[in-house]
Amino acid sequence: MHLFTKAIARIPGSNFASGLTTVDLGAPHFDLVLAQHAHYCEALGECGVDLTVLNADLRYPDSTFVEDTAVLTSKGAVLTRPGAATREGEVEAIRSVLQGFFPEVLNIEAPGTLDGGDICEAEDHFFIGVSHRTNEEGARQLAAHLAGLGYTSSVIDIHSMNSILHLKSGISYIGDNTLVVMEEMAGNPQFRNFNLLRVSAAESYGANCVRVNDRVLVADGHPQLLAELFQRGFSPLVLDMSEFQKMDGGLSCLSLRF
Ligand code: CIR
Repeated sequence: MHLFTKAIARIPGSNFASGLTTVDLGAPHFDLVLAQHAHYCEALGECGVDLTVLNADLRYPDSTFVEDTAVLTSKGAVLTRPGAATREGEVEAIRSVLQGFFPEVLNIEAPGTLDGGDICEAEDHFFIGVSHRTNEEGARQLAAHLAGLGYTSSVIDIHSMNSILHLKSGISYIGDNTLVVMEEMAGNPQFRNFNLLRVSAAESYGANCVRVNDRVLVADGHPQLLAELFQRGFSPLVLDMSEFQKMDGGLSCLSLRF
């Protein structure tokens, strides 16, 4: 797994609680949102990446979930076209930031839609989730861009899985040929050549974890998953994500890593 040297995050805005959510876990507490976000940023620093922290953008309550606005690879960047109308404008706000890091920034065009949370990179292969946010046209355009950059990709349809918003809510590639998968996805034949770390239904929120250099960021409250990560020789770094979970956000969506 290649090393990340940089990452981008965005401070949550004071209107964070008016973002989109499908879960009924209560309203986030803004002080705690900021504190958890600050810990997340510190954790990325501990993993050795140079973090660009963008100011809160009150035009878009979900804009702290920067991962959805772009797909970044070591060979190039693709700006997305988020599937939720309230999030579309987030992309323009990220464009100039990415242009500072990548010589060329590719785009997903209408009628394609695509959220970065639906894209799971496993070495040189990308799994593209087709979901309620990412449509087939968006997936097709991304696959073409990725092929142009020298990567392979394949589609996983998650429409029928009501328990997850994005593909990466249910699977994460953590290096060493290991995929963390929620039980419901573990039987997918596309995963047959990976070592699978299965996450029980009770811990399924934990399936969204992130390998950053030597560490695996993992959400607090998933003891079986944590034990399994240690047992397999990974080095987990546990973060409290309770307030982001209330808004359907996982660990991965709070940063873009490259
Ligand atoms: C949304 O519904 O778009 C946000 N409230 C949460 C986005 C989470 N993004 C991600 O998991 N990649």
